[in-house]
Amino acid sequence: MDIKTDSERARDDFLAAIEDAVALDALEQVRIAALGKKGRISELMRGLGKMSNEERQVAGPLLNGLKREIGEAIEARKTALEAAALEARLAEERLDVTAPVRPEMSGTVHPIAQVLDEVTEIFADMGFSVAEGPDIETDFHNFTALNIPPEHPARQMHDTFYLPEKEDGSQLVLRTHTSPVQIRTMMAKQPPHRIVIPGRTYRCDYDMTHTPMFHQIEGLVIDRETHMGHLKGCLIDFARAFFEVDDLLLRFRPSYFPFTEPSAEVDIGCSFKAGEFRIGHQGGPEDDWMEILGCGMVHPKVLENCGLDPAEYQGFAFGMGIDRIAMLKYGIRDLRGFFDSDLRWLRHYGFAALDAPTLGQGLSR
Ligand code: 2NL
Repeated sequence: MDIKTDSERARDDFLAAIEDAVALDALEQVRIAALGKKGRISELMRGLGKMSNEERQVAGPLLNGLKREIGEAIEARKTALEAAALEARLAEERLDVTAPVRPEMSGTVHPIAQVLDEVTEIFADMGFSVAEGPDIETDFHNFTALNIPPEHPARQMHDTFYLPEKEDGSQLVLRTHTSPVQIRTMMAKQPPHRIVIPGRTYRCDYDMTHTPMFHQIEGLVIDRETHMGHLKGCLIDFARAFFEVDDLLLRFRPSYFPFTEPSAEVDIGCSFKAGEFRIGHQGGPEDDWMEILGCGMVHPKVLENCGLDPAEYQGFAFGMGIDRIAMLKYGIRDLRGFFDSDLRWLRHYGFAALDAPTLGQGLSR
């Protein structure tokens, strides 16, 4: 058989096979069968070595031409198949921009975070700034400086979380209130002070109305000639803005704290008409009082412990449980729901993050 016939047959076979290949992998099989190491054209080319010079002068250009022609036909077919595949994908994967979006879960602001923001905003409007401090405190900042003597029941093991004893016998505590931040502020800076301290606090207690970690906000005002009238005006304005009742009545009941003198507990008017709790008096026999916070004039000993002269500077302080007033304002019955991380609870009691219907206007309402 002569090389010309062989070459023409191979050409016809491969051009037909290339034409028949409808997918890239089939086309690759054709390329291997023609131009691969053991392919038919490669084999024909190997035959060149055994030919005479005259034969090779005819067969060489013939086979080179065949090789180029088949190679080019494969490349052209490959380009066409790739283009077709891309077209098919584009048609298949077209986005329907008119399709309705899938509902998306969004998180909510926890009621405690919401109430901390609300309270802080009201006091910010009155000129208070926010101070923060460590959750782990020294005995001095948590107790001693606050005029809480060593035998005071609040110091006993059942109330306070103590950290392991240090080599010098001292023991750090998880702060039982945010007051140590006020002590730190008074010791570090010169008066006047007008600060609120929101944060986590810890007591070894767990039942229907207590969790071992809870939240407080305390406030401190220190200036020359500060008196009980400032304390009352400040807290009345706060309570009316926070509970959003303009004529809300407050009752200041004498009380005792080691760090204030005199001390008072503050109640707001409320009613239990037909078993339903409402903030503010309604003018009937169901009217009642509900405690919301404790306060007082800062004890002279506390001022002295912080290096202040009580004859020159006085002030008032107050503290309230955030978890408690959040329950009051938003009608949450069980304290323990706050820390269960139950998504149904969080979705029910949580607040929208971006367009939260907060007080917004603060004191200016
Ligand atoms: C309450 C009562 C209160 C204070 C906290 C305070 C802080 C300093 C000095 C004096 Cl540094 N007082 N804080 C005063 C009165 C009451 O909290 O029932 N909290 C939940």
